[in-house]
Amino acid sequence: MAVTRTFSIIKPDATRRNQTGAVTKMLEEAGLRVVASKRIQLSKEQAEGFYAVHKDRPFYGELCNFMTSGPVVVQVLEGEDAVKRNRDIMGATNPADAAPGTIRKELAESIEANSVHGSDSEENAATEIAFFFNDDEIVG
Ligand code: RTP
Ligand code: MG
Repeated sequence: MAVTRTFSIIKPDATRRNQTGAVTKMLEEAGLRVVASKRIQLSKEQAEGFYAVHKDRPFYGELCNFMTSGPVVVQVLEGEDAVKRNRDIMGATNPADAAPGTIRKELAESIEANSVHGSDSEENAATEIAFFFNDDEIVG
């Protein structure tokens, strides 16, 4: 299995509850390496641009408000089959439906405040990484 990259966000509910380390520990224990990381405050424009794919969904406005409600940590993760590996450790979008041992089951608050974002395809991972990182900020 090839070593690939994916993009992750530790969302404002998790940074607010001081769970940046807890989330990162679970990612690392799942076999993912953090090859880039920065704590940032998303602007409204950044949140709207990042989530543009959801702009027609009923939760779009609330989601953008939530994602700008506090700091986030954006990360590039590297590992074998990184996109799927990350989605597996994240768990289902709604923490109530997430499997035991996943980040969302163990740490998240609600379907919106669900602690982490992870790219859902390698193509989207590349786009999302480029949205936040220059090549020289990623050290594999
Ligand atoms: P993500 O993009 O954050 O990794 O999560 P996901 O693929 O599991 O979920 P997606 O369908 O892409 O939705 C993006 C984010 O929107 C929020 N959401 N709220 N209120 C709602 O019904 C609802 N549905 C989705 C969540 O924060 C979700 O992660
Ligand atoms: Mg998604």
